[in-house]
Amino acid sequence: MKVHDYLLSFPAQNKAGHFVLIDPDERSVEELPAVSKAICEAGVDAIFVGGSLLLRPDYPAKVKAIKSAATIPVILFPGSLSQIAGGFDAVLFLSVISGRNPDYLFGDHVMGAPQILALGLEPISTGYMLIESGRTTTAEFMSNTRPIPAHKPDIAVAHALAAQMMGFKMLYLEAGSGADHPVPETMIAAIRKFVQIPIIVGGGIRDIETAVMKIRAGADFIVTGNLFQENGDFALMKAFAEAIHQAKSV
Ligand code: 1GP
Repeated sequence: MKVHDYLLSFPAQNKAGHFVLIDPDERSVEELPAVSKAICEAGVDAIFVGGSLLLRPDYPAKVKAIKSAATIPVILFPGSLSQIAGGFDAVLFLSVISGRNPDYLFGDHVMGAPQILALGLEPISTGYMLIESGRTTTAEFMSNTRPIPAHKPDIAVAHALAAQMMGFKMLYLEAGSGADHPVPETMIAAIRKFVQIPIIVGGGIRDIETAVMKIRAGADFIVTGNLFQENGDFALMKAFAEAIHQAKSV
């Protein structure tokens, strides 16, 4: 089954999903098989791999180590062209549609597309929207773009609508890794009224209640990164995944 079809099966069943992000810079090759196995056993629905930078060596070995123990899709969530590599089940083919930096709207895509084809990765075109969340985030700084103001849902709706009309398959509402404030429910709900493509929400989600509120507002998928990287609490990860799976049905 294509990863995109697997992802679409969640909203089709009126169910939300949980993705856990691994930053390869923050983990050693040796520990990754066990981390990957624990994430799968916690009931998480896909592993995202990515970061804004790649400062440490052994990236291909790390991808292999994650894949070796994974029973769920392992999806590349690239911070830059340098992270395109083989071994992933799919790649989020991201355009930073909240910004007006041509490299992140189409330029890097032209450079990356032949590589993605040659590596046999499944691309999932995703409209990536940075939402203002307090302090300057790494994604904002590195993409050299301005985020959409958090208190301007109408601006976000217009971006989301344009993304859907242009044929993007998913939307990713990003407050930024470690954000002070996650994407507000008012904005998620406003976008949900107008778009039917799946909505991923991430950045600064640190507790189950917050994740559930984002889903009730209209999110289909929740991404958590820092939380489990910092506390390594796989029992909490399991509780997160369960609550996310049930959030639409209660
Ligand atoms: C970053 O949305 C992800 O792209 C995860 O953010 O690390 O804050 O959970 P956190």
